[in-house]
Amino acid sequence: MAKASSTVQLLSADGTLQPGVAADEYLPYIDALDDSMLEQFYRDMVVVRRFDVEATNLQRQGQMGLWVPSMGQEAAQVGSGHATRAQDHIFPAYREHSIAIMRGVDAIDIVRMLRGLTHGGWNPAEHGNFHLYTLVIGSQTLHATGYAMGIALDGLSGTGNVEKDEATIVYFGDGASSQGDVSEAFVFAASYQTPQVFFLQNNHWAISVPVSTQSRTPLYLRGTGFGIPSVQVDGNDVLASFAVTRKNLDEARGGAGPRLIEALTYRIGAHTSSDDPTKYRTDAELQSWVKRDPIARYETWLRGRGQSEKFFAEVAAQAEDFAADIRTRTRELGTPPVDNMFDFVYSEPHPVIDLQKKWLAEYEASLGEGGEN
Ligand SMILES: Cc1ncc(C[n+]2csc(CCOP(=O)(O)OP(=O)(O)O)c2C)c(N)n1
Ligand SMILES: [Mg+2]
Repeated sequence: MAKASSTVQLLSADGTLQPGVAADEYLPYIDALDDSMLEQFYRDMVVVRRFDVEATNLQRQGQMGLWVPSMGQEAAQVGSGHATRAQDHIFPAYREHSIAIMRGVDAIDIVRMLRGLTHGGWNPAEHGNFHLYTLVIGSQTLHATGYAMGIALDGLSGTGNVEKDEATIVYFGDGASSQGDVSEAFVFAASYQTPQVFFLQNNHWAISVPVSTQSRTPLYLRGTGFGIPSVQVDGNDVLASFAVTRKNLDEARGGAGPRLIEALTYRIGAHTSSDDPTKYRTDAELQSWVKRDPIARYETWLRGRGQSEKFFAEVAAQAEDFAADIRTRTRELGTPPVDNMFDFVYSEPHPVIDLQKKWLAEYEASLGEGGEN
């Protein structure tokens, strides 16, 4: 999907600060950041990438049924995640691991879910208002819009106090943007002028369907069509992702109505561990995006402004420790009871399910002690 000339970019792919005309209004949001926050962006991106690699390996070792990689999308997620305020409600899709972690979800709870040990994962009220991963594509946009309507009806937005006014932000993909649920969410958001941001991560693929098939117009124009002010941002630029999201969320919480942000990024990994992307995309395309890597670009910029070697070594060590801790704790998790897959299908006993459960029990018994027959 073509990049619009108005795409907001602060950091170019070679790591130099090159704000264009479209970026000028966002610069004050970066100027307001202190060094520790700028360091935190880098730390979070590096740690979540290392976590992602570890989790992918653990899935391959049989420790999880499925893994959903976030590699390549770290800047879109870390930048926008840090742009939220404590009182905001975040409605994720299923690969926003860095935002989950920054809002207080223990990364092992993501692993537990994908191992089949829990059906939800965490209580949003106890984890920074970070709502549950949603695999029914696009449905979380309706949840976020409904929640935002509630915020407005309760008078919890629009007072002009950015530290108190609430808003919602919802993450969804380029593929999701074709779902009817998303159009309905746009309609209600525009009609009721909800305090919310729609954050569309255009990672260029919906499993094997390219975004060029998904839409004949740049995706952010879909929001415009509903009367929602919309902007396209370089999603591999953590500074732009932060600044654009902060500005738009603050406008939304202040009563200006909903906003849509399309972040141009790329899924470097597979759709999930069950997918083989070499079947449908070229290595040349992949490499062209590897060159625009969000972490390398930001690292170059930090080095250019004098960040010490010690800092980068510390972050690398922290990422290794994070991965080692996840590895250890994953191995201690235990296996989900097999009966779970039968017991939670219906609320009452069901003869077909009972038969299947009996068949499996007999089959397992036939395998003998060592699991061989
Ligand atoms: C309603 C619904 N239809 C289809 C699927 C199967 N499915 C899972 S992920 C996916 C693609 C989603 O692509 P996109 O919205 O671009 O998000 P991405 O996975 O690229 O982050 C599909 C079709 C589903 N989970 N839910
Ligand atoms: Mg996608």
